[in-house]
Amino acid sequence: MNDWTFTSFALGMAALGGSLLAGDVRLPDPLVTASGAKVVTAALWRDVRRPEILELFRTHVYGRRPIERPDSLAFQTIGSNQGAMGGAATRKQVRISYRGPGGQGAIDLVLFVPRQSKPAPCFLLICNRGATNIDPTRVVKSPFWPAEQIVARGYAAAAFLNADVDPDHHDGFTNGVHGIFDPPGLERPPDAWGTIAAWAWGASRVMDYLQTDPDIDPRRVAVIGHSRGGKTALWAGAEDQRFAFVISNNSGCGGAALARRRLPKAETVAAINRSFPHWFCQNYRRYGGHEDELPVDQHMLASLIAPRLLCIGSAAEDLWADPEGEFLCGLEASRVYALLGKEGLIGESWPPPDSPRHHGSIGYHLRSGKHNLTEYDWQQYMDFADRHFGRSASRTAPPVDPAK
Ligand code: GTR
Repeated sequence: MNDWTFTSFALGMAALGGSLLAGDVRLPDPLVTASGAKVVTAALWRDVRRPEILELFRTHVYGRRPIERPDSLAFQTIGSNQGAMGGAATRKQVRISYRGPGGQGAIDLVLFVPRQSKPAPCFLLICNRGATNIDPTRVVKSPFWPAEQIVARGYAAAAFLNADVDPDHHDGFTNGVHGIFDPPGLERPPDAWGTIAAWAWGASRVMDYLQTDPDIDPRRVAVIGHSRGGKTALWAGAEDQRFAFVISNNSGCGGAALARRRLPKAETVAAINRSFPHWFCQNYRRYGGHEDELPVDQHMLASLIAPRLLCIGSAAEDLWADPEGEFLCGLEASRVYALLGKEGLIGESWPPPDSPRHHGSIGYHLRSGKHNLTEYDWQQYMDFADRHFGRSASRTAPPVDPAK
């Protein structure tokens, strides 16, 4: 394996007044191929190294999807309201259904499109909390999904429940899309997809729908998730380059936090596999207490988003998610952005709370307070989108080219 101690760590450490990272954390290098070649061109990244890294994450961390878009995929409108939100939005409820050898399933998408700006750029929330958080009737207005504010800023607000795709408990992979699509009667291989990979697959099926909706600009769809949903958003953006913008909110271990840091107060690979044995593939369990043997670290997951837009949001009191490690993840991924002609995360020192960094293609903010997705976080992501994404709708905008 090609190890490399990134010099920005040393610089960062000086600024941070020392950290467990100093001197002894060696990260695998995203810009050296498995055969030892330095990745010095965008073509080498796109054709060789990116596919290698994606495969490493499939094999060792999240597992492999057995299927992409099923032939049976169907979209059915199950509710609509032209005058939602006091006339500011059109509401659409769309059932995205699919069938496989083990049965059928469906994702119920809730979508509000602003009346004034169509086709609209869109924020798609992978909701890992209860259904009331994405209430289509808007009787309940949760700050976890401030749909009115999203619409008022000219964005479409889309959301689905992760549990529609796969319930969040360990039942031996019989329910949800595992039960539907896993080859029947075979023992699960150690790289079979876990539940995070299943949820990310669900986000891609929602994207399949969004591409067909004339009210949505499919070239400007952001996928966002909080915590386990943030891990999922990152993996969805890695697997599916149609997402032009990926947002990880407080995603922590298995998300944006670097696994090798192993801070005493932060979640580790061993702890996460103990508490949530269904989230990752079986191979990932090998690395509990042996993080240095992982052929990847999470900065390489962030690298897979390049050169697209990425925001990482942390919370100052969320030590379980290692907020500083989330920042360093974005900083490390910036080398890949630079290779592809973009500035990633600008500024090498960890910013103080409530001082967002939005200038580069990787945005970062540290919110004061606890583990949560708040209206403040949403404002940061929308500010970032306003700056980089353009809020006015345009079908003539150049398509997102993942090679650039
Ligand atoms: C915690 C878990 C974290 C994070 C969080 C959440 O219990 O340890 O990895 O995902 O749940 O999703 O809220």
